[in-house]
Amino acid sequence: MIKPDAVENGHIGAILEKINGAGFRIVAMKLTQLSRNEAGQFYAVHAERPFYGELVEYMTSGPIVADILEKENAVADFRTLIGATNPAEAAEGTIRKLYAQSIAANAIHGSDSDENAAIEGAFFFGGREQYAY
Ligand code: 3AN
Repeated sequence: MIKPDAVENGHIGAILEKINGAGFRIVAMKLTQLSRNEAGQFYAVHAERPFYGELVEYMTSGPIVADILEKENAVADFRTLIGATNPAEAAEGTIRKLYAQSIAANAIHGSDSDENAAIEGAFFFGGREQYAY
């Protein structure tokens, strides 16, 4: 998911180019804006964290781009491509180093496991049968 700060700052094209250039195939994509309810659901795992309110506020502040990506070893390779959660700690050349504003407005989200990728893909696009490979 390309987050509101990166969409607002005009980085959709550059980020998608990096994603394609790293060998990921985009199999589904949409521009949309999350409601508070949807953002709360998406980040329910963080509900007890002190930054949860700020996170929901920020994630609903503007449009996002949701993508389903395919690649061998996609979860690990995508996390390498996006860099550390805190852009100040992200490696040179990573998407967060290049485009993120702060630890909260950190440009991009990537699923942290194959299982969560399936859940998060279904959250935005419904079941697998609803998008084309
Ligand atoms: P990642 O997105 O790298 O997997 P998580 O899962 O620990 O990181 O955090 C989810 C999201 O919560 C982050 N992408 C970031 O937007 C936000 N977040 C994490 N830590 C903080 C923090 N200390 N303050 C504000 N927002 C945070």
